[in-house]
Amino acid sequence: GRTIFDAVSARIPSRAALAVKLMTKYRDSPIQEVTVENVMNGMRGLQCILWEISETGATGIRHHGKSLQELEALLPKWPGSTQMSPEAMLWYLYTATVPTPAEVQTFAAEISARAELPLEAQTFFDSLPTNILPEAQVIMMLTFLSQYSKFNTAVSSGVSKDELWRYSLEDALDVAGRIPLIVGRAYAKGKGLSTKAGFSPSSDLAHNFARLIGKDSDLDFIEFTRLCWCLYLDHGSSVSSHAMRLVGSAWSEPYTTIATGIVGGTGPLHAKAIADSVNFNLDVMSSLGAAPTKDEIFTYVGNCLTQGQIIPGYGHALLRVPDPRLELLRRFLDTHPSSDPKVHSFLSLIRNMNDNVPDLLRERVRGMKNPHPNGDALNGCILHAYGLPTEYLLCFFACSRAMGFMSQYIWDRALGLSMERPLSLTMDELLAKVQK
Ligand code: NMX
Ligand code: MLT
Repeated sequence: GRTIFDAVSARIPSRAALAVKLMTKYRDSPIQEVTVENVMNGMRGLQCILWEISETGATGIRHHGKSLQELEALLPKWPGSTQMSPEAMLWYLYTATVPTPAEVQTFAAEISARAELPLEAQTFFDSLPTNILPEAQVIMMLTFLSQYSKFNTAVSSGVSKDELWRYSLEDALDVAGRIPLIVGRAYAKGKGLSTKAGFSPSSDLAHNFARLIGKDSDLDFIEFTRLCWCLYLDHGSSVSSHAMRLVGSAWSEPYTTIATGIVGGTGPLHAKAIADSVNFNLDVMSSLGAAPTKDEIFTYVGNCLTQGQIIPGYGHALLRVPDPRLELLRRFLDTHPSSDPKVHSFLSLIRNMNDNVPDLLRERVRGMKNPHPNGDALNGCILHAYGLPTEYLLCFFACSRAMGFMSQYIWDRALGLSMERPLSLTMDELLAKVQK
């Protein structure tokens, strides 16, 4: 079977040739006019960032031309699992090819084998107090680990630019194993469990992670982790990914680059919405009970809007339809119903909210472009139902986004793409341009 290095290497000549063609034959060809709205509105609608591993439009998410549903059917599953395999999806993101089941297992074993932390890094991690947020601990740990970056060593020892992708892939694979291990250990530390457990190369990452956090026997949780990590590997230039892209474009090594992505996720408009949505729905449940009527929902959520609150889990900066990931999350719930009546009522409350809140948003938030729920309306709520406390949700999803983004990072190096440096302009300069 191929190694991931072979498979990436095999794809480089054709992608590099395409890059050369674009940069020679079409270098000055316009693709779009830049409007004032593009500039004023956070580059909304502006197609201006190269993203090799996904195509993101207003109606969906595609990776190398395939929808999530198509990939679900196409990619091999982990033995005994019915869900998509994050390792298989990651391989696909890196290479645009479907791995064989044997390649997935070798790839997963390689990643797990790389998870082990140097002793001094473990000591550093154990010394971090537990009264700081898990994401703060993970960010500190990643910046500590930057001293082991193989990419950094290669850069400082003058390795040729054409070869740097190999060293970034080394780091990317190390960090793919290490980040779930660190997050799992942050959880274990917070709960007073042993933080010494390692990853077994015969289990996949989701199972290894579950073992660290004491959920080894919760098969539904392991399956859900697989699904979630697949769905959240990449969604183009979202805030977390764009933050990593920008920093990585100046050749910051993978560990620090990923720490930047976690920082990018801390905003309530982006990944913090996952935990906010759980807390919001828990508040609704304690005020209205498990089965509120549409009128009760309208009054409750209407009051939140009157107070100027953002309703977490609704709207999207890019998608203009319900988030396609939501359908897969819902299907998981339908096929893995909880036997706990409390969990069941919490999850049905969210379904009820998802059905009704968009009508209210349409009525009350006139300028809102997409009143539908996004995946964050549900993903964290399911994890909460499996007993994962809300303070670990950001880190849980950071595992997936970090792994996914690294496949873009190595392609940035393989194609020798430039450092990001857009031109900026003031409002006065903007006005002068449109009035001339
Ligand atoms: N609750 C209240 N107001 C909202 C919401 C919401 N959920 N969504 C959008 N609006 C408002 C928005 O604040 C803006 O108001 P104003 O004109 O006063 O500035 C107006 O509606 C128009 O916003 P849009 O152009 O539709 O959306 P935009 O691209 O600016 O923002 C989000 C997109 C995702 C930031 C926004 O919908 C939001 O804040 N949603 C809630 C937080 C959330 O769920 N974020 C997670 C998104 C998905 N993810 O994975 O990151
Ligand atoms: C994501 O997956 O990061 C979300 O869909 C947010 C985005 O892409 O803007």
